[in-house]
Amino acid sequence: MSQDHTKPLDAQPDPGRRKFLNTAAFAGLAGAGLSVGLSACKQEQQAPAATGTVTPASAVQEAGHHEVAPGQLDDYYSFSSGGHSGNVRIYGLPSGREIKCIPVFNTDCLVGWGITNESKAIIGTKPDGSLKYQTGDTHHVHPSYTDGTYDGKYLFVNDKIHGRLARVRLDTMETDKITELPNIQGFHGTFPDKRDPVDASINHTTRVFCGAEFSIPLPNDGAGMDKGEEYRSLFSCVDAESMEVRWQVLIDGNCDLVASSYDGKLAATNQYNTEMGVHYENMMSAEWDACLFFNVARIEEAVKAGKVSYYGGSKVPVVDGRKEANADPKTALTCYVPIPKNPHGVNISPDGKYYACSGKLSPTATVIAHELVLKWFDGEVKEPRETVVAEPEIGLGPLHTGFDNKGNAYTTLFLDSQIVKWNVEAAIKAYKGDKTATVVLDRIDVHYQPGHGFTSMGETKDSDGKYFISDNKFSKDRFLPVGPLHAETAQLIDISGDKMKLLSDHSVLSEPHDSIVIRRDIIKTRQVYNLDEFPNAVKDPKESGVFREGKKVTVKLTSQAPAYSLREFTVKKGDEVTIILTNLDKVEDLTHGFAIPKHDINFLVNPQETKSVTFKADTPGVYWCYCTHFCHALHLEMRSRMIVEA
Ligand SMILES: [Cu+2]
Repeated sequence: MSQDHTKPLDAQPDPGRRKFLNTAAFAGLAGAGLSVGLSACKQEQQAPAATGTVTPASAVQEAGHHEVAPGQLDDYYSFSSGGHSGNVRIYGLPSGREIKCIPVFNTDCLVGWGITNESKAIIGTKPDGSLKYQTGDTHHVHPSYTDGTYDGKYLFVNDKIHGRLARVRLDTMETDKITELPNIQGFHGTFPDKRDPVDASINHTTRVFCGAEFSIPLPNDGAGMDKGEEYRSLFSCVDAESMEVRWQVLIDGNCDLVASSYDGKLAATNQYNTEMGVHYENMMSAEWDACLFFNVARIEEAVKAGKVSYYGGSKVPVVDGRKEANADPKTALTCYVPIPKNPHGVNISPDGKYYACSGKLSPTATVIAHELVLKWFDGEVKEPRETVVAEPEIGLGPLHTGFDNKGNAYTTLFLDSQIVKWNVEAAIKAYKGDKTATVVLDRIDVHYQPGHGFTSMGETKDSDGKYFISDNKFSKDRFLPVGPLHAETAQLIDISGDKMKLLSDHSVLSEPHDSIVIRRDIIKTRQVYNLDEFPNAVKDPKESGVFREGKKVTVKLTSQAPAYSLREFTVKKGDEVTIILTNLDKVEDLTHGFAIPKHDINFLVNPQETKSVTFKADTPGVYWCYCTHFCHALHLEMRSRMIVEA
């Protein structure tokens, strides 16, 4: 489709969205997966479900209602994973104004992440001091909980590429720990627990669950690589405070997305490859996959009792969660609930009662009752499938579900490019045979192909039913063209009324996977550090100077706008130079930078913060170290002359 971008949008001819979707978008999706998916669906591509109608986007657009006036603050923070940018982004809602990008697994020369010694120690280094990994793929962002809602303490985010879990402190919005999970690949879904399964006094997050999507030989040491049927994936539990891996579970099939129950008793992951296929085609051969539940208390009892194995030199205990080893529900660690074909996404309702596990290649969402899964573990429910209480047909390519505070669910439909609103209790009634139950309440077009969707506060018991964000994988014609790589869209939808209303398109840089929307009053940030938090702080300009121990030289200096404490410093060719810089400015927003030409050094020091860098001075000459972050009318004069003697 070609569009005349010189005309105002309202003068554009009707872009024929449906026609467009059926050509350009589907061309890129053609393949075994899609054809399998479509053939598995009972609905016609264009036909609205009998119980719902398509609301034309033009009829519900209310541009302007979401705007936040100059000087006004947004009502919500949205934390969004940056995908293969390896970072986390923060934007305000409803404005969509981007306010921060937190480097996590990536390197970032704005703040010096991956450049300073402190950040390198968090990311992890090789024996030679260089970064172990320079890439990352953040997928899911989930904050810590207290009493079923966000407590504003931590944000956890995963790296799918290298199997790492990172923790971001929400007071400074900086990454403070990164843990690499042993013996896994493709760490996709993650979710913190919400309380302890046994100790009622612990009603906050102490564990983070991590699902591995790709099965690998165990150990992955070059043996057994041709025995694909023996590849396995592990489900991991990380301690939220120490960030040490507590335990892992050996499973059949794979893990995809992860959810945790409000009572702390269960963790769940949807499984799309119960076939355990190692090739694409094999991963879609079975009509049924599963939603896998983990009995957290029993797993921890088994670990305590020493019923564990160890793999590949790892000291993390691994319990056996495979089907065969867990045939008796009364002692089982795991429960595999059958779900139609290749589900993607599992989300728990804010009342803690139901899990919605979406179909992806089936046009259904499967609703599983939490109470019935517990009863299965008690031996009171015979078959795992009996825990399913509803399975409404909601549209094509259902992926992720958000919930409001009125018992409604909102699921992204990737192939239909829609959000469908459906009622959980009505779906349960319909499943029991009530033909009068109206399950699907509304549909709205999104632009285009939504992946994750989420409601404001929707993953807490305080879900407020105000907004839904649709993170769309393709933006196509929604923004000014910028060459082959397009932005994506985060579309803001008002869900407070009966009908969903599209409020705005926010462009998002590639490529967010998941986000969460938090009320602003929950987040309490700090604007200024404390000098004592940094053992290497240069607390007084008088402590500045050049300190030599053989070829190792430490340069200590401070910054106070608009000058560094050292106007110049001298080192020798071949020295290993460590610069320690403390920003003595106490004023909020008075951040300084420090860049050294030709030495690949650039980092920031926030008020009262200390950072250090280490590099080799190997070329004699004069190098003007300068402040990169505008700080003062005399910012340009803020420099220090590094002299490297031959
Ligand atoms: Cu400055």
